[in-house]
Amino acid sequence: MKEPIRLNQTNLAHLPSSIARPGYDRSKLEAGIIHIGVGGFHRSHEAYYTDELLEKTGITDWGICGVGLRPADRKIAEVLKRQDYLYTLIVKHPDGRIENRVIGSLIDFMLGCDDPVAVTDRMASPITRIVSLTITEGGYNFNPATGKFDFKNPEVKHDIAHPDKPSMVFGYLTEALRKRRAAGLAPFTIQSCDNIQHNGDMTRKMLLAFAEAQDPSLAEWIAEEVAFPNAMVDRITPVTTAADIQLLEEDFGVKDEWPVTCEPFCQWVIEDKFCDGRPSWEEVGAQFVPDVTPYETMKIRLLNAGHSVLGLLGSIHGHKTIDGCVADPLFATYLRRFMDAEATPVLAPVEGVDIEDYKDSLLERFANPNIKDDLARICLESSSKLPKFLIPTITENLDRGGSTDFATLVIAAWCYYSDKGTDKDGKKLEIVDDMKAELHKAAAGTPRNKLSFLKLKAVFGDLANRKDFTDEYVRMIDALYENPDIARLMQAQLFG
Ligand code: CS2
Repeated sequence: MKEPIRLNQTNLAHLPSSIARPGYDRSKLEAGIIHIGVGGFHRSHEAYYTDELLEKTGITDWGICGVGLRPADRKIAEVLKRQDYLYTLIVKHPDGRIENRVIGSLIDFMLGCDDPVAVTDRMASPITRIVSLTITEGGYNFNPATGKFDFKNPEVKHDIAHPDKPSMVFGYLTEALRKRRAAGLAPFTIQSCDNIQHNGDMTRKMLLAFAEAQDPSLAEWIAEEVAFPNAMVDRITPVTTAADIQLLEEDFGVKDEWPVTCEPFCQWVIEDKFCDGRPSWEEVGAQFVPDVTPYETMKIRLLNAGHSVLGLLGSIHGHKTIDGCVADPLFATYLRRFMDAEATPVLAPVEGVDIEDYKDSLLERFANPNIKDDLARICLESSSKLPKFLIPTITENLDRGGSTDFATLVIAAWCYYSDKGTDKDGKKLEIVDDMKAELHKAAAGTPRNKLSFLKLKAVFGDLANRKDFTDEYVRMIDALYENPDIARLMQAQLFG
């Protein structure tokens, strides 16, 4: 085997011809975008769209500078630096075809924990016109019970008292905007790319709460001047594995320390509200619309909820991946029935989208056998996902007298999973959740009080008091605790 070529700018020209690479001159790019949170998803989505745009148009003002705020981001910082901020996007098609492209839109990376002032200075530079974020749900620092900014967080207290040494995202944004206002510059747009509903509105609400506590006059300026477009983002991006790195080396001759794999499908629906210009991402497939609400509701309640349905039921059954679940006809049928009978009836129509086609395409995407999307990734942080993905479907159906049984079994399964931490055969499941201890404690109370799990108000709201829900829930809990063979209960649900 020929020695693989190490990915970096000098070697770009020498890569094997099977690897697409930037045709544009990266040395001419300026970072009009600063992105906080350079994980797999940013690299398969915003950085991908931007790379396509740079390739298509030759514009030079919309490169991306990545930022990591925490010591845990040191590894990605070092890998990217060694590779001149290049990485390979490995797009895996269902038929086994693989398309590799080296993405060139990322041109720098800064670690906030090493030098916060350098980061806020860079954000305050006139070159920066957008600060985008993928900081995960937890990064928004809201209390799930109240939906309000959590001032009890010690990092918040620190950042309010030390504007020049921020540690969390809101401290950085506020300090950078303060510098821009002092310099007489327009503010940058703050563009959330997280998979949460009304992500722009959420960012605005949290940032204003923080800024108000630190500097009320600045908060007023932010409220008036800064744009926070909402967006729906979509591309399934599993965690990069050692096998992906090996595949690139052995089959394609490239040594990339941290590539990203993803599915071919990609969608980005954005509200066209930017306060200092924006890239014309519509030229490479993004959609700009006046209101993203129907798109994000549809995606969250079908795709993400669908993932959670498979993730929780599949974990107890002993499945490992999403494609493994949908290759099992029982799981595929269950998922489709959940979507048809429960999720769809409470969705508003979406202009230009045929909901039946959308569901068909989701099943095809989930079935992609080359995207080994681990159920462990899907079940990660379920406590912040299910209240958005699944519980509204249940409560809206209860209000209209619609079916809730498919979703109810998922909640009962989540209780069992949180209580036992094992699959139906007693094999341990790794649970990663900020609320892991609370979930376990509440679920472990089930044998004495069947509604104990539902009493977690921050997650379930008022569900424990809805008899139209709890009767069926208790029946499922009894059946599951008596015999955790989840397939049997799914079958009973489907076929009576
Ligand atoms: C998944 C998402 O984390 C999850 O539960 O449903 O990460 C999903 O893969 C993405 O939202 C796809 O766009």
